[in-house]
Amino acid sequence: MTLRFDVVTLFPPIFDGLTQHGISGRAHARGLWRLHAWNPRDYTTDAHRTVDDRPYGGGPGMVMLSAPLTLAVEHARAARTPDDGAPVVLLSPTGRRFEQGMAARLAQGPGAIFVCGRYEGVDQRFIDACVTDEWSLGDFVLSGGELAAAAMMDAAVRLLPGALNDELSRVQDSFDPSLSGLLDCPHYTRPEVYAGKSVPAELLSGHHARIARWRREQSLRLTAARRPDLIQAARTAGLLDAADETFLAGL
Ligand code: 4HQ
Repeated sequence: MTLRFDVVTLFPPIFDGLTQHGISGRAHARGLWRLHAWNPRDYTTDAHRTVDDRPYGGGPGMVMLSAPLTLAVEHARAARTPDDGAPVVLLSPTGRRFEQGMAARLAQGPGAIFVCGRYEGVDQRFIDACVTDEWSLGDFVLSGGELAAAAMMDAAVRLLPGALNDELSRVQDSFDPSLSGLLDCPHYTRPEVYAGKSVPAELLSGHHARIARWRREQSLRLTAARRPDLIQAARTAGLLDAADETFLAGL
């Protein structure tokens, strides 16, 4: 089954990078997912094709009109499999913070209709009537929802079976840093010495168990230093064993 994303956006070309380049581009070429853009400007009826207006109550900036957004979402919905349960997701800094579990569920479900606001935002009556979920990429302010939606779709698409070349590495979950609950370990490639710095001896040892232990400990060390919240979460999720705890206790 092909994952389908519909995106309501004033700037459809922003998504060309996602569909044309890299892992997501190759997955798109393989037919693993599709993206359809719907421009609210195409659903205006006035001569100037107006998509925004001044905020009631005054203040800076402009607010996106309800009617063109509603029509765009309705056309997107009508083009999808009826009642497929796809959420209508508004990108907003006030939304639920996007994380890996949401990407995984997105990849396994019917997809989504993403609504990308510009300017100061969108009329609240459109949100109340049409939007089922609000998601945030993080605590920073973007110029529009497009780059947030693109990041979320990228995170989902790379999880689709067949999207990655190195599928053998996924057979064993413990090889996949995204499933360990820890930050990834450092990586090295040739040359063996660069700028006077050698690759860590463990990685040159040829001993698979020693290499795996070194990587695990680097992940634990980095996660404890930078994201102690993830150590506690991994512990609660049962992802740390006795050897991990012994190593952490010695840091
Ligand atoms: N936006 N995560 C769109 C964001 C944002 C975020 C600000 C959303 C501008 C118009 N979206 N409005 N952070 O900063 O998703």
